[in-house]
Amino acid sequence: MAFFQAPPRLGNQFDEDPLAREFVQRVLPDDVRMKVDAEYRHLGDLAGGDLYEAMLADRTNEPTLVQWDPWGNRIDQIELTPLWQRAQRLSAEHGLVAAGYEGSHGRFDRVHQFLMNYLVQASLDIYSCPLAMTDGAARTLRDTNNEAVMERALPRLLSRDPATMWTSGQWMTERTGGSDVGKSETIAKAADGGFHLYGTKWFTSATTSEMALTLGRPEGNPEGGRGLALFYVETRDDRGALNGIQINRLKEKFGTKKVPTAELTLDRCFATPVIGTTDGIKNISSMLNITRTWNAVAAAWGTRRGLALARDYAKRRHAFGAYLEKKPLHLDTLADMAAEAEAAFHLAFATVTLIGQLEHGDGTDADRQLLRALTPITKLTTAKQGVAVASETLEAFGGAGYVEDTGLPRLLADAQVLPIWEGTTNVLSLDTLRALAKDNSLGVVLQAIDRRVSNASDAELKGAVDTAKRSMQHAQSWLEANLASRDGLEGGARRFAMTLGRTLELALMIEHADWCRANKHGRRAIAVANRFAQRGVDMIRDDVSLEDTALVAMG
Ligand code: MFK
Repeated sequence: MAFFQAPPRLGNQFDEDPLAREFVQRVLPDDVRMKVDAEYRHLGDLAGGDLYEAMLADRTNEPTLVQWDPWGNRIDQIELTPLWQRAQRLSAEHGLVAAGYEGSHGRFDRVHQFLMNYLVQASLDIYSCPLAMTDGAARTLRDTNNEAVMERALPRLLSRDPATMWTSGQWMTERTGGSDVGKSETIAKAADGGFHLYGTKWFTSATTSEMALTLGRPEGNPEGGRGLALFYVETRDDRGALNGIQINRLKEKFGTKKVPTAELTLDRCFATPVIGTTDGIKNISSMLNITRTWNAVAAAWGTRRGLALARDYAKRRHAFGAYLEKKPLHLDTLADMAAEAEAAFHLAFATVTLIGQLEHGDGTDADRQLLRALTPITKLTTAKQGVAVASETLEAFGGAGYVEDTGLPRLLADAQVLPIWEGTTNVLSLDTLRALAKDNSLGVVLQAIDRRVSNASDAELKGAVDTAKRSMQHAQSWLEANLASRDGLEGGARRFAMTLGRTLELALMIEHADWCRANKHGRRAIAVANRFAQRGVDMIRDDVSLEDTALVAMG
């Protein structure tokens, strides 16, 4: 009989995730855990079954833009894919944004919210994009004193009713660039008790949102980021007509194909200032910090999904006389993937935990400084892990991993956005340096590492603890040695930030593994931490010649 390969299958994505279950046990108090456990199991079931099937079935659908109605009226209407429409309802019903704000679990609200997203989003075709921006907008508005905008938007952004829930866009990027936002060209002219915006927004994700936060330069303001202001925009009026917005076209992207990313022209778009009429970049940064955290959790769920598929396939694929799960080299590769995936999970959820803690008034100035530095470090470190693990996932399937209708290539195409949107690796490396310099907070980051590794008591973790300590010392000595050299600091910023990220990950894995051993969860987490330590956490190079770098880089 001819051979046909069985495809990979997924089971309950909560039950089959030992790390998620251990984390829930370790971090959530008993009373919280009792309340949320059934919902995690339900979402894990949907993600591994119904929604995963729906995502595969929906694979070739993409959003479409209809610019004109049959009678010649410009309508610029975007039709979403079927799974996105389902995701809209599911997100409201489960409170995938709202749960972070409701206070039901106090300082664990954020952990709960992001655990739900971690469990389900890998089967929702990047619907996480509008949710991330919605969360970022809600947090930004909540922190303002702008009662009118808050009263109008917050109940909608945080609604659990699919009929009333809004999502928000985050319109920052212009043709002048996505990184150097201070060069934005959109002009804001005072009018009608607010402003009219005129300009082009070059990448606007999820353009179907009911509102957006965006930047514009009030007439007469100076150049640069300080001269921009943060504006609140409702995209359509009560009759459904666009608010001085034209959707020129949808972007043709490498991945995230279900996300309707558009180029917009703003022409008399009515907008309300959110916080004064200057300092737009500073004022939108709380939105960025939330979306960057979503990005990190997305790396965690993306790597977890790749691993789940590759693990299942290793039980179904027979070659060279055995199933792949019996092949030492294949296992070695899967183990490396698992180590990176678990590291990303720990760092992402450490940031989430700290956000929740601070939002509930349970934090010190040092915690605030830690979060400011942790956010770019977490985003840049996990995003690279997301791409690396996705690439290995495709390879674990051989040729099938390169064939679109298996659904596998999309894992890589979607992961590739993680180090790009919300700040590239280099932009965030420089942001890390700025954050550390502003608060002089390297010590706070190093303490966060040291506290975790110094408390570890299991003898099997000693090698990993030593690796983390050496790496910390190297990061500190490199920074001290380069403080006087602006170019030296900039040139080494990525290796430095990545070293802090990976060392933090190792410390968190050590803490988790130590707890697992002490609480009768076996030695799985110890083996994962040791594997990660062996993969290397210190990326810093000393004595890098700037001249040689330029010679090598540019030929
Ligand atoms: C699943 C995940 C889904 C995610 C969905 C996302 C979809 C949306 C897609 C997008 O919108 S992608 C576009 C995202 N764009 C970016 O991330 C911008 C990347 N560029 C940067 O982050 C640059 O570093 C930056 C624009 C901020 C540089 O601009 P400036 O004018 O040189 O800013 P500067 O001088 O560093 O900072 C200005 C002020 O803001 C300073 O405050 P002070 O004036 O008080 O000193 C900074 O401290 C503050 N600031 C900047 N970044 C901050 C921040 N404060 C807190 N946190 C931050 N991250």
